[in-house]
Amino acid sequence: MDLEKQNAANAAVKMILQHDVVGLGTGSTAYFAIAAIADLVKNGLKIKAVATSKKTESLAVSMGIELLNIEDVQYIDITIDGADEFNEQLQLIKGGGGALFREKIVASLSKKEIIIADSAKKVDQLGKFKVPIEVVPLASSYVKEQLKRLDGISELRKDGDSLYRTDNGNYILDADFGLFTDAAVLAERLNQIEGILAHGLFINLSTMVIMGKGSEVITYQ
Ligand code: ABF
Repeated sequence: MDLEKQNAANAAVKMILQHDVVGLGTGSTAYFAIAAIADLVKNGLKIKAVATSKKTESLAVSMGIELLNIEDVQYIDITIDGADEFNEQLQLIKGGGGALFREKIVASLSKKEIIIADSAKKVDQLGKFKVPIEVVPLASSYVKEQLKRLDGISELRKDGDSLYRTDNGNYILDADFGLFTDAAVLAERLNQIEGILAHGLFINLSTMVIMGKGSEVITYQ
C-alpha cells in the first residue's frame, strides 16, 4: 500500500513546474507528495504552496516549504491531494481526514487537481465509505434530519469522548447512503441543505487521478 501511495505521489510531483503555486493535500498519501516536494525545494525548485489543513501547514513549514495565505490566492496551478474513494468518472469521496471544506476550496482554486491514491481507493460505485459532511454545530440536528429524508443515516464524528471539531470549529456528520449510482444528483441535493458548510462529494473538481497499483501507476483523466 505505501509503495502504491509513494509511486502515485512521485508521478504527480513530476507535473510541478518552476514558480508554480502548489496546493498541498491532507492525509497519508499526500504526505508522500509533500515530502517529495520538500526534497525538490531543497534542490532548487521555486514554488509557493497553499495548505489544505492546519496539519498540512505545520508539516509544510517543518519541511521548509514556503506557504501562502489562501485568502491572498486567486488561483492555484496544481494541487496534489488524496481521496477516500474515486471512480472512473473522477468523482470522489473526500473528507475522511476532516479537512474537506478547505480541500474543496483549494480544489476549486486549482487549474489542475491531481488526486493520488492506492488501488484500494478505486470503486465502481461510490458509497461504501460514508460521506463526510461538515455542519455548523447549531444546524447539526436539522441537517441530520434532512439527511434521513435522503435515506442517509448519519452519526456525528467523535474524537475520543468528545465530538470531533474541524479546523473551522464545526462538526462532521458521516452519512451512510449505501452505494449510490448518481453522485452528482446526491451532491446537488446536499448542496440545497442549509447548515451544510461542505460535503465530501467532489464532482467535476478532479482533473486527474493517479493510482498506484502494485509497482505500476495508472492514470485516469
Ligand atoms: C485527504 O486525505 C482527505 O480528503 C481524505 O479523506 C484523506 C485520504 O487519506 P489517506 O491518503 O491517508 O487515505 O485527501
